[in-house]
Amino acid sequence: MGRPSLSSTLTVYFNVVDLNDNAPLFDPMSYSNEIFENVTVGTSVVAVSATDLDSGDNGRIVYSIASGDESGDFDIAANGSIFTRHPLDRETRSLYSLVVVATDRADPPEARLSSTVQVSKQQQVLGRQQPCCATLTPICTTGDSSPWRNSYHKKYELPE
Ligand SMILES: [Ca+2]
Ligand SMILES: [Ca+2]
Repeated sequence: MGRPSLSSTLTVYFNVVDLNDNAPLFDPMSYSNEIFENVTVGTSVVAVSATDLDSGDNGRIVYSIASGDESGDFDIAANGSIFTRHPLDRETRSLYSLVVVATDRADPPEARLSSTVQVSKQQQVLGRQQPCCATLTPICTTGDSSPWRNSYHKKYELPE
């Protein structure tokens, strides 16, 4: 008859709270492409993408255009897709260099973290890249070993 052992157990649970210790990261780090000047308003011209390793709102990303679009020609959707808001005119502006910011949605007192990416767009003029038709006109020359030697003019007709 020994003394009964006196013991009990207690289970302790911890919730590990996420700290906002990761900034959004863009991949790739820059974007460059060409767009045609007559794209329809609302056309998506490029999509940027950033990731944030934190959880919940600490890892939720909101995109915005920080600079480079003073005339408001572009807007950016929640998914990072940049689209046109106005008709673009290459004669008015041929190159855009946008700075896009990705910011997480951490709640105070956690500080929100952000990063930026450069997006360059060169405008292309439509209608002048390719001749619409080419005609070959044979012309005769003399004085060579061969009595007839054909050479060709190429005549390009550009659309009005
Ligand atoms: Ca974060
Ligand atoms: Ca974290």
